Amino acid sequence: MGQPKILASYLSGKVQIVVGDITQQNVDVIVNTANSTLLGGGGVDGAIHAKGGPEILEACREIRRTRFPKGLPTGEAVLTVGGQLSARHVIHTVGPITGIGKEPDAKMLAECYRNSLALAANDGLRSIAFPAISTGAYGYPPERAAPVVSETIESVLSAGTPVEQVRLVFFNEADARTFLKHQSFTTTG
Ligand code: AR6
Repeated sequence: MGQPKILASYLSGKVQIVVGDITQQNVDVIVNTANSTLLGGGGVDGAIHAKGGPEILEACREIRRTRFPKGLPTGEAVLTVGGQLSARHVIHTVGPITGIGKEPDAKMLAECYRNSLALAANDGLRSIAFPAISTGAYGYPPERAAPVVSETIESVLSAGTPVEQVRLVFFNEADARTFLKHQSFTTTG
């Protein structure tokens, strides 16, 4: 595939905002918007399992058996192989669900990004691509997610991490534009 369309970058180019399909990202690890079963679903989760193949599901089953028999709690993250994907690894994280008329759980959304970045760093992975966690089936308002996501990523990167590149992947340009309008990174470029 060609280079992703980069709409903007922040923090000296360490953070890129792109429009595209998360499963096509040529990075060390992509993040999956999983549910607590880790056994697949729709949206990003469905696409990752469909394109990555059965190796990923088998690794998820093993994690359920050995570490999380009751399911992966919201905000936590686990690492598996990337199967047939161009990314060598997948980090599966479970975002918060926002009920209709309920206040979104910013703390849990931040935990997803923080824990995913920590896992990547611990595994020596240098580039990571995130989809817009929780903003699909789980109902987190995208304009409310943007400041939480940008603040969390900036705080991890400025504290020092071996992760060199963070790509935020939006499925369409309108979603990316909403993020750009509501993000709060302190430096562009
Ligand atoms: N590439 C990039 N972004 C995508 C893609 C893709 N291939 N597909 C969808 N999006 P969602 P959630 C966008 O629903 O809200 C699953 O069934 C989408 O437009 O994937 O965390 C799981 O099993 C939206 O902006 O994740 C869970 O049960 C964003 O990715 C539940 O959905 C997230 O949408 C998780 O819901």
